[in-house]
Order: sequence, then structure tokens, then C-alpha cells
Amino acid sequence: MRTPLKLAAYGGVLAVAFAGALGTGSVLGSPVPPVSDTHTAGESHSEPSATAADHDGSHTPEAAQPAATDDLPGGLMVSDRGYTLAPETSTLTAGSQTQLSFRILAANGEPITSFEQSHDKQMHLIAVRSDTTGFQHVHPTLSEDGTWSVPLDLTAGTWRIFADFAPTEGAAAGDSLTLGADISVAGDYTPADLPEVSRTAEVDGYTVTLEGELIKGSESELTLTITRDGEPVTDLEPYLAAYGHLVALRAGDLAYLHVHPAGTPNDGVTEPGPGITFYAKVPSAGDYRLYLDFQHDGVVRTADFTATADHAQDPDSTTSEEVTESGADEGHSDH
Ligand SMILES: [Cu+2]
Repeated sequence: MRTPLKLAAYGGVLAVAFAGALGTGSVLGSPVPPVSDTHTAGESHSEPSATAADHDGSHTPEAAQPAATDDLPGGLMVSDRGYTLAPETSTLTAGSQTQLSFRILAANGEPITSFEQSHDKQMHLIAVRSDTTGFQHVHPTLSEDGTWSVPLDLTAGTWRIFADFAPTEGAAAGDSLTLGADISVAGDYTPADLPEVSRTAEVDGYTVTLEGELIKGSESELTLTITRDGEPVTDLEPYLAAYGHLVALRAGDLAYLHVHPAGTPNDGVTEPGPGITFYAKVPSAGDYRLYLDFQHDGVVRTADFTATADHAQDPDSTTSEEVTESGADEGHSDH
């Protein structure tokens, strides 16, 4: 019972100091009034939200956080909306069979043991080295105590691991969520420059060609076409409920972007190649890394690209921007 009272008093003192700093009150030059009075004085100079928080004794900064993070891309935070990605260790050793174990903790700190199925799996684990040269997309297995485990093929360097999942409980139940954490792998490490922008990628005798543009702030269509020895591949195999799975990461901070395929296998419309179409939305101009997983002849392969979203605004989206700006102007009180 003492803690809420202390917090309320502390909030009152802060509010007074704030008023003094603005020069709007004479509190600092006056005898210090009783705590209940300073609380009232603070309210008149505080924002409504801060005042409301003072009344129930909660911290204002925490209450304001969800709105600030709503628009962030995924994968940038180890903890979001009450869920935390908790790797068993922050360091791993290099090797082709290095075991990664982690748990997803709920807001109460307990591991979550049940997840929704999304794209055929309950958990998608993406691992990428910080220079974007190493990439793996794997599906860990869940043990009864909520521990996920999967072998990774790691080289020296810093790796970001992304856990892409949909929890069945808590604030984001049923939503898809991507948490990210960094893991250090000891050893000699020569970082690579960002691979050059290219519309073709080669992997195991397959050539993959990228058509379409990344457009900052709006969803755009990307088509990846697969050929082998110059012949279109028209018998792709379903992989994760699609004919391909595309991961897009922003160069610089490895923000994990939302990408979804157009159509599903056996929907009567979607062809099993040679083209696979996706919709991607990038939040800003600059370089992105695209990783396409596709399955053919029973083997999953990954083709990777560097693509750029232009700084210039797409002509189609100019209109919506103008509307937004005029809307903001109407809100100005001095008009
Ligand atoms: Cu996956």
C-alpha cells in the first residue's frame, strides 16, 4: 500500500519541477505547500493523459508506449505487446549443427506452450548474419515446457534471429508477431559489403528473376520467375502453403517486413511456376534484402536479391499524400 502513495507523491514533485522550469508558476519561490496541494497545482500544467495516470498511480511513459510502436516493422524488438523472445544463451559456436534453443515468454514471464498454425507451421525461425550474407529459414520443434529447438548452420559474426509466430493467448492472440534478438558467434569474421542491387539471382543451377518495384509506404507487386537451363520451371512444389516464401529485410537495421504471396497452391488459379507473385510493403526508401525460398525436385533452395526503394515518390501515391497534408492543415488552430 505504501508504494502507490510514494509514486503519487513523486509524480507531484515532478509536476511542480516541470512547472517551475517552464516559468509558469511561482512554486519554487514559495514555501513548499503540502503534497496534496502540489498535486493539484501540477494537474493544471499537465497533459490530460499524465493527469489520468497520476490518479491511478501508473507510470505515464509506459501508458504512452503502445501507440509509439504500433507502426514499427517487425523484428526490431526482443519484446513487444507483452511477448518476449528469450534465447537460452546470447552466444553460440560456429558450425553446421549448432543447437539454438529459445522460449517465447508471456507478459507474466511464463513460457507460452501453444501457438497458432501460420503458413503450415507454429513457428518460423529466420536467422540472418548482420552483413546479410548468411540466411536460414527453419522450423523449430516445441517441447512441452515451451522450449523451441532447432539446429542452425552458423559462421562467426553477429546473427539476428527472428521468431515469427501467432500466439493463442495474450494481447496479440491470433495476430502474427515477429520478435528479434541478436546472437554472437565467436571466430574470425570478415564482413561482406551489401551485395549489389540485382534483378537476377543464381542458386544451384536455377536462375531467379525479379520483376516489380519496391515503393516506400505502399504495397507493391513483386514477381519472381524461376528458370533452369533457360527453361521455365512450371512444376514448383508447395512449400509452406505457397509456391514460395519471401522474406524482406531492410539493410541497416534488418527490419523484418510484411510480405504475402498472391494465391495458394490448388486454389484453381495459382500456377506452380515459373512466376511467383508477392505483395510487399516497405516503410522507407533505401536498400532491402529479399530471400526467396522455393521447393523443386524435393529440395528447398534460397535465392537472394538486393533491391532498392526509390526516394522519389511514386506518382500514384502523390494524391494520398496531398490529402493527408491538407487534412493536417485543417487541424491547425491558427487557421
Ligand atoms: Cu517458416
